[in-house]
Amino acid sequence: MTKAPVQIIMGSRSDWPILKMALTPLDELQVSYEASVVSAHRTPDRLYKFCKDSENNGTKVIIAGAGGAAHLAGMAAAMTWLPVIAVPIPSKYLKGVDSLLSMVQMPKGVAVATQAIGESGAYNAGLIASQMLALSDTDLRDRLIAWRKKQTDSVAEAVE
Ligand code: RP5
Repeated sequence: MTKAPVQIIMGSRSDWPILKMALTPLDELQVSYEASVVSAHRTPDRLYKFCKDSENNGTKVIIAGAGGAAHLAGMAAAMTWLPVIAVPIPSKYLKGVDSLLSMVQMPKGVAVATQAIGESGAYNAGLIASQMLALSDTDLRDRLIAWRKKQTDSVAEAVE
């Protein structure tokens, strides 16, 4: 079955209120996505199947959001050659610094594109995923350029 090019996975349904910020740029740029809960430690078999299926079902980029010892993105990246964008979700006690450090400190040889902690990181994950797809989609590239221009034009120079 053909899947949407952007696959969003999260370690827990509790990550969704933050991670769903990725949908804003994806919707605005008309990029298709699907989201699912895939936990590296609670559902390891689901993660393995997700990664292996992703290589042949139309997936082009994976966004992985998780909190705490956020091994989801690294494990996904280890099991597929597809690009993995990581979103550190704020955690209860360490506020997502733990998530950020575990995602950004991938040992060399397996790459994860780690974003900022929280909503901004989730939003930018949707944006950079769109930019990746725009490399091979000229219509999307045109929409992206127009989207960027609109954002630039919306920033007034005057303070008043
Ligand atoms: C991680 O543990 C999840 O990504 C989530 O951020 C965190 C807490 O999960 P829950 O206890 O809310 O399910 O695996």
